[in-house]
Formats: sequence, structure tokens, C-alpha cells
Amino acid sequence: MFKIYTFDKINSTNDLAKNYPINSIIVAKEQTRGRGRFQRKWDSNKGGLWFSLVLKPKKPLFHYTFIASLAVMKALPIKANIKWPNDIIYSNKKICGILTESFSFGSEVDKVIVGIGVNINNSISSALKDIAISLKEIKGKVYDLHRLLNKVLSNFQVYDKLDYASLLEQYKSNCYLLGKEIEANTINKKIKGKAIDIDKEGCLVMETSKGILHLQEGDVSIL
Ligand code: BT5
Repeated sequence: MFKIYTFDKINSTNDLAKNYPINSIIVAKEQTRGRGRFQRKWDSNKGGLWFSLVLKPKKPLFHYTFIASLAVMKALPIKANIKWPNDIIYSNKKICGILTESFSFGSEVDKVIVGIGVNINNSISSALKDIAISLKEIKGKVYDLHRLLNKVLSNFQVYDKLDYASLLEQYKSNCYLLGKEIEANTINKKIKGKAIDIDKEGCLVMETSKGILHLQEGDVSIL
């Protein structure tokens, strides 16, 4: 039911996706302006899997990030974990990042764009070596991007059908932060504490010296 459009080199699949109908998949072999959250740069040279899904908004945005996280994690032939809110991690390094956005032309949100970037056969720049990893680096071989894409898309459809309670349960049981001492960097503060749960609104629940805290956004590292 998805229609796949592939491009050689574009700015960002999330940007191009805005102009495409619901159920389109925009794939780029290379992105010149791949984006992360807060307009951060996402390295997207050849060999990686860079794509966006155009979906009809049916649920809160963060549900799509949870669905995509599980879909990618289960499609990879390695034991990867989810790192709240939008990463897939292998041996403490990021192999995938997800950027979920909504677009409206009138007063209502009419498209959800789920952007997924997975390091597969691409080389990791020296600046990111300590925090990023590719599947090729882990397994020592090259993978078929089209096959992996299809696997992610079919997994996505499976997780999309789950009710939210089951989705959250699956997400939590694969989220490696839970039970660990962490430091969270949010837009305006740094917080240390123990990650204990993810609540119904998708917030990370932390136990801190000042009490229980529900974090809506942030970058988290394990202490
Ligand atoms: C993300 O942001 O992790 C979301 C990345 C989404 C990328 C996809 S690719 C297809 C679609 N089109 C787009 O333009 N974007 C989406 P965030 O959590 O803010 O993480 C960004 C940070 O990850 C950067 O500041 C770097 O530290 C690091 N980073 C950049 N490129 C990376 C890469 N290829 N692999 C791992 N880490 C990377």
C-alpha cells in the first residue's frame, strides 16, 4: 500500500515528502541537508538508508516515533536497543535516528512525516566515530538497502496496528535506558537521575533528588 519514490541526491527526504500524497515513501541515496531534531545536521552520505513516510495523522506524533523505532530495531540483523526518544543504539553508538514532524496547509494537521535515517553501508565521518556506527561496520559486510527498507515498512505496518498500551509495552521493554542512572540535557537544563519509566504521554520518567520528573524532550546519556 506504500508507493516508493527514490531520488539520487536531494536536500532532505522530510522536506520533499511534504509535497507527496499520503502513503508515499521518499527515499534518497544521498541528502545534502539531512536534518535531526532542533535543525541539527544529519550526516547522510551514500550507502545509508535515508527515507520518509508520508502518513495520514491518526494518532499523537510521538506514537509514530515509537512505531518507527520498533520497526527499525526489529528489521536490523543485530541486537540493537531503543534509546528514548528517537534513537536506535548498538554498543552505545547511534545506528538510527528518527525525526517525526507534522505539516498543515490550513488549520488542521494534514500530514505526518516520519523521517528515518539508518547507517547501513555508509561511512561514518571521523567527527561522529565515537557516537555513531553503521551496520557494515558491525557485521563487516554490505547490505541490500531495498530489502531492509521493505522489512522496515512491513514492520511499521504491524506496529501501527497495535493498540497504544501494547505499543508502549513493546517500546519500554526494548528501551535500554530504563533502570539506569542517566543525565538528560533539555533545552534549558541538565538533570541527573534514574530513568524509571515512560509514561502514557511518551515522557521519560526520572527519579531525581528533587523528586519524580516527567521529561518531554531531551538528549540522554548513561552515567
Ligand atoms: C535524529 O536527530 O536523530 C533524527 C535524524 C533523522 C534523519 C532522517 S534521514 C531521513 C529524514 N530526512 C531528514 O532530513 N532527516 C530524516 P537528533 O536526535 O537531533 O540527532 C542528531 C545528532 O545525531 C547530530 O547532532 C549528531 O550528533 C548525530 N548524527 C548526525 N548524523 C548522524 C548519523 N548519520 N549517524 C549517527 N548519528 C548522527
